[in-house]
Amino acid sequence: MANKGVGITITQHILNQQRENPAATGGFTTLLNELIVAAKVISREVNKAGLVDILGSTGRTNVQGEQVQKLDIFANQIIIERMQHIGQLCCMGSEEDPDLIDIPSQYPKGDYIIVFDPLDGSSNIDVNVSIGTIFGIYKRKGEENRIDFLLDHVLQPGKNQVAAGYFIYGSSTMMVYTTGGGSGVHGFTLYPSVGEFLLSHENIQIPEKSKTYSVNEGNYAYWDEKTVALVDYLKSIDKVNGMPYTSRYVGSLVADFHRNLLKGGLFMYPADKKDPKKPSGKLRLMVEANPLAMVAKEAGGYASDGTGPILDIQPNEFHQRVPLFIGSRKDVEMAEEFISGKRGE
Ligand code: AHM
Ligand code: MG
Repeated sequence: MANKGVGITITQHILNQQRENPAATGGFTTLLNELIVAAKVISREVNKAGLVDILGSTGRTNVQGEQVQKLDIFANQIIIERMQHIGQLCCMGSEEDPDLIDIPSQYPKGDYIIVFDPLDGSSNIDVNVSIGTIFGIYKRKGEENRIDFLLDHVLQPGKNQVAAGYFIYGSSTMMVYTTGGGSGVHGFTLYPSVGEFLLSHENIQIPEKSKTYSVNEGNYAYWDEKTVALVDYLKSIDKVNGMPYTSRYVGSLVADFHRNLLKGGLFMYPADKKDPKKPSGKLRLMVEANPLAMVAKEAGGYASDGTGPILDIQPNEFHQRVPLFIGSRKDVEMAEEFISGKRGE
């Protein structure tokens, strides 16, 4: 039953889900609760980004060779600090860190692994565009605690995630998450004066076909002919199949994905020839594509690398990049037909 005057809080919702699983120990609940605390702190900092002298680059580049801004570092640190002491994790993996993050020896270890992008879309911070934190949670494969073996625990296909989701810091702050297995995708909105995430979007379902595509079309000249054919088709006049689609691209993955999750849409970051060092596109399999792929699937959508499900890909390295087509199921399947060469209008 809802709390009088407030509604269902995220904690209440997680506890309800925990009670439905008789084998649950509460460890997973602890983990999510601590992550939520970290996100509330990040949300507070993002909201005052325009007010304090925290903007601008630190001058160092991250492992991907990209510019790092101060809030990225802050978000990364706060998540690590909050998560490392809870005794539920055997290690963590962050987009901001080249190596996996071990749990300091003074804290107990647990069976879970969290991978995250602490602040995705950070180039949008100083222009007040929505940004987000993306996370995926796995269970480690065995009992081994040695650091040498951690990578093996982490490099699992996305279908092994036991939970995934994101926080979006936008006109309001929201958490969207799923624990898979038909439990649904649920959205919670932060009620600032109460300081709680309240259930606002129960059991989100993504429309199976949409009228919207989201892609950075500035990369058009760098795409192969299959990607060009797909995007040309989306813009062509084919009234029977609902073409042309309309275009919406924020350039902030969580914002683009969130809109498409609620309204329907096809988000794409295809492979391109812009940077020979990144022939597989820009987005990262483990910290960006997999968590959102799990959310999309659980909401009735689909995520593909253009040839098959994102969630089936066995990662070879933590920072691996992947082409991403994600959103409304029929739209992603259509994209697959073009990218795999079965179709080429
Ligand atoms: P980041 O993790 O360094 O912030 O980069 C990822 C972001 C995504 O949020 C977004 O979808 C993409 O980069 C936009 O890239 P582009 O500017 O090439 O369109
Ligand atoms: Mg990112």
